[in-house]
Amino acid sequence: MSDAAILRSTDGEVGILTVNNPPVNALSAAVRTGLGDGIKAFAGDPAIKAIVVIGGGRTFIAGADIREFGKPPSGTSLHDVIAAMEDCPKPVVAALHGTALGGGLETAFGAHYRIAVPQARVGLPEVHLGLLPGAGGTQRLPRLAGAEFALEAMVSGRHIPAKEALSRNIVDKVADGDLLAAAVAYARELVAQGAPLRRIRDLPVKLGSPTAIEDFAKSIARKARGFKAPWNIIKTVQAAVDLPFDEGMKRERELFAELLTSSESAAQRHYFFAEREAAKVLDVPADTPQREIKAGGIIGCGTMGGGIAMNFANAGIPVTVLETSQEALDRGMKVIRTNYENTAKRGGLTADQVEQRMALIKPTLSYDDLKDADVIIEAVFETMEVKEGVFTKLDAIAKPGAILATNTSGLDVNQIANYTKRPSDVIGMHFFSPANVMKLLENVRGKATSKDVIATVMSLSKKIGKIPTLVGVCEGFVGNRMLRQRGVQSAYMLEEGALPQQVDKVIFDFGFPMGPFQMSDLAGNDVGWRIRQGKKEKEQRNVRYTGYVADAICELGRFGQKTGAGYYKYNLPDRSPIPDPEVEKLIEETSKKLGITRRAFSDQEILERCLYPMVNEGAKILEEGMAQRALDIDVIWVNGYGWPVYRGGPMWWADNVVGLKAVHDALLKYRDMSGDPFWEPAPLLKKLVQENRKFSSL
Ligand code: TC6
Repeated sequence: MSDAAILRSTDGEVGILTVNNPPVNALSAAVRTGLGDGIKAFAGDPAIKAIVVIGGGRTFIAGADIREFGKPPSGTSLHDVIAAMEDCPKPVVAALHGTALGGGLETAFGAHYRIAVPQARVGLPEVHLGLLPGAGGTQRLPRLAGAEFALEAMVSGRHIPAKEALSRNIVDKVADGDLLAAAVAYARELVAQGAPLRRIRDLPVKLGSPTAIEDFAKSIARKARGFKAPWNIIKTVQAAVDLPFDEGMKRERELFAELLTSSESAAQRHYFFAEREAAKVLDVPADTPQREIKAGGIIGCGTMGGGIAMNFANAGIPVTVLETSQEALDRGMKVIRTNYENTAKRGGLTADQVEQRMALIKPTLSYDDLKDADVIIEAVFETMEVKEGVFTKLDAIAKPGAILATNTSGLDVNQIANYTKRPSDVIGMHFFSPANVMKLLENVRGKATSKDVIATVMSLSKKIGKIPTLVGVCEGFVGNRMLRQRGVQSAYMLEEGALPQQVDKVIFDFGFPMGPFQMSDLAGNDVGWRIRQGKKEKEQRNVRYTGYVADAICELGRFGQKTGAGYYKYNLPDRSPIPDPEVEKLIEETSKKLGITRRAFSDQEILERCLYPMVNEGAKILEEGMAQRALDIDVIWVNGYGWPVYRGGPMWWADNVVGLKAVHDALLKYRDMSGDPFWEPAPLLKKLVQENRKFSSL
């Protein structure tokens, strides 16, 4: 036995190195050093004829230890480990199960042969961390599988199933049964055959079409906008095609180093851990007993309810969907079927799978059919009266211990809970539309919600394919509450001199998929208009009204894309927004009516006025305990609102890119310019600035 991170053993003349670094066998310094030493020891041992490298526990090696990035290097380098394997005078076989990812697959590329179990998946997912495979992966994958395949695999970062890996020469053999036994047998077979010590570095690079790399770059232009890593990956593959192996490796190292020190990669690495942390609840220990969820119920089969039902069916959980009329039920079920059939047309599901999923969704008109459900999610019209009716009925029919969830996006979950005699079983599950596509789930903890309900819902969320966060009860919860701040300032800026296209361009260039006015046109301007009419916001004292331009737009029937016009005009069905002089005129007239002299806006001012109030609101949210940590807010904004992941999320961005003092000082500047108390920095922000601390230190 050597270092505990690598266990050394033998099976006759085969030396075995087992990686022992749970949970995912990440390549820590101890793992690298142990592997390098183990290879050298077996290489020098005359009793050993071949070597097998295998992962202990649930997986092969899931990659470099991401927590070590940015720290001073220690131990044997991964490059040296891979070189030691490749140059070993005895056959080295990598045996893959679970996932062989990133540096893990690159380690396997150092072996002369690779064997995998059928369930194994391999991949180079560094792109998701804003990096590229930096231990020879960019030079070796094109040699094994061709440049085109390597580009696609490394830029998507996808997990490649064993069978596909076999067809692409990434693995040499797929074997059922006990992996170690199969790998040892394979090693013996190679020795017996006198098989060559096949080094991937010696293989030529296969390139199909001479314009393949250029064509690929063009094809990802839109999706990879703002990211650095995909473009550097393309350069490494170009190097693999153009240069000898060692020079290609040099180029890989330079391009990797460039990414490692980039703010984009720091942001994406933050996000990797943030997403995993967000699933954990600080006062609900991981071992909290959970309720069993064998069947679900959904109230409402509209866009939301139908989408939520699909999540359950996709996870194999039977679900009953309730509507108030047969017609609404039929319509909802038809939409679900069409969604599945469209996925099947794109190759995402087989016809049988469509039927299996449909069979899991049972339509009903009767509340009685929900009495066996372990969790019931309400997705009905957003008024308290309607919610009251639904929860009173649920309280009467749901079995004891059933979790009662509301999908409200803004109503008071505590009040809803009080319509039942079991408020501790009530929780909010705020899905985002379309619920079958959007990953974010804001689970809303009421005052009375019990810990086992929270634990169950957080884990159910993952089971149904969502990225869960936990928030508290407040208006708009976390995401919409912050979005509102951006909305307020974008509306004011129109009155003061900016135009929709100018504001939208700044937000788009920052990395969002679209700006606030395009978003409003897409969602329908009439939604907010009706709410404003209901609220009589105009009559409220001390609050500057935000809807002058928006109301004027709606009064012309310009409800957005669906009416062919909103803040922009649209040439349907193309849907690209076209700035409209009529809107410009309307905005100018509004300014005049309000007695505002229009002025020019710089892009920087637009950015600050849109985003800094969000950060300030985030500080208030943290202070009130409505989000557990700053990272939860980041996860909400990246997944629910299109915040570019390469900017980490609003709180990470404020902490690490802008700096809290700069945000704070800008808020004061705008407060003094406008005299509007809106801009007052949150007490928590003031305190952190005084103490020279970050949100992440809380
Ligand atoms: C690379 O290799 C570059 C090389 C260049 C060298 C020059 N490091 O996701 P889970 C933790 S870049 C450290 O919940 P799953 C994770 O935080 C790397 N920690 O499990 C969590 O910790 P917690 C390329 C890691 O079964 C725990 O392990 N590789 C790492 O749902 C369990 O993780 C990748 O990008 C890591 N590399 O999924 C792969 N990986 O319990 C990244 C995981 O304290 N990893 N942890 O919260 C994954 O995609 C997934 O973790 C998985 C397992 C598919 C391996």
